Amino acid sequence: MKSISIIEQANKVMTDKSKQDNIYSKPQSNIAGFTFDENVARVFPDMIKRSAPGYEPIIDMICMLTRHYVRPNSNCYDLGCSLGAATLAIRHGIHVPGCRIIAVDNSASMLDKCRTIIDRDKAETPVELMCADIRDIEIRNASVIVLNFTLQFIDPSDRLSLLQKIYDGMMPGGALILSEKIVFENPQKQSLLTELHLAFKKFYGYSDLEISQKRTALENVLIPETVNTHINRLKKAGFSRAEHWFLCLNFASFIAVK
Ligand code: GEK
Repeated sequence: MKSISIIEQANKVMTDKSKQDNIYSKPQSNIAGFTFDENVARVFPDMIKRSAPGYEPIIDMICMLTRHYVRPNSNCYDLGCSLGAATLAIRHGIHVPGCRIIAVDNSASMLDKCRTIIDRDKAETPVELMCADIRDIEIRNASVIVLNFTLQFIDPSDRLSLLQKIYDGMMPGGALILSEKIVFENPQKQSLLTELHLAFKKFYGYSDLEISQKRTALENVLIPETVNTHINRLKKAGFSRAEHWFLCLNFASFIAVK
């Protein structure tokens, strides 16, 4: 699939040791809430691959899903684009004329690096980068919208109105691809999958200290919900079809079609 080279392109820009995530490797007396600042942007490809099980296959599938749902003369949105991995997956999935991609993030550090990565890619579809809060932007004439691990950072009380805005700005037959860290209703399942997510991070080289300090930083910043909460909210927002299509440990992806 084309997006393998997309991950490689991001990696080319970010491969040396200084781009490895060691943000939480030293003990910190006061752990501030997690923000997407310059330090995070610098190591982001390494951080997300070692923290989010299933991230790379989901990026590949965004390319394939875009190919299926994109329509001529429409807009595609990547909301919370970070360094643009999903933006490039969308771009390489587009095979029809007249499309435009709008990639949005409210971290200027992320968007600066995203611009460098997008500029190195030679695909034709224009990409407009916007530094904005995704709750404030206008969405219109969309055939494909991606929220790849972004909704989890939005205040839960704002999530339904954001999804309603996405639904309203989408053409009939358009699709939203929503990926999220999730929690499970069953406490035993939740405990097992939490243990396995911990094992995943250790397998990819994070220490106990790094894992626990990052967990503290993300508390009240990344708020995961259950599969049922997501599906019910997507339906409430208006989507006639909303299904859960991918699960890797406690990381899931959903597709919702208008
Ligand atoms: C990827 N999708 O590589 N408005 C705009 N951007 C926001 C907001 C907001 N209100 N809140 C958070 N962000 C990417 C990965 S990362 C996921 C997405 C993660 C942005 C934030 O600045 C960050 O870049 C992104 O959402 C979340 O496919 O780090 O787990």
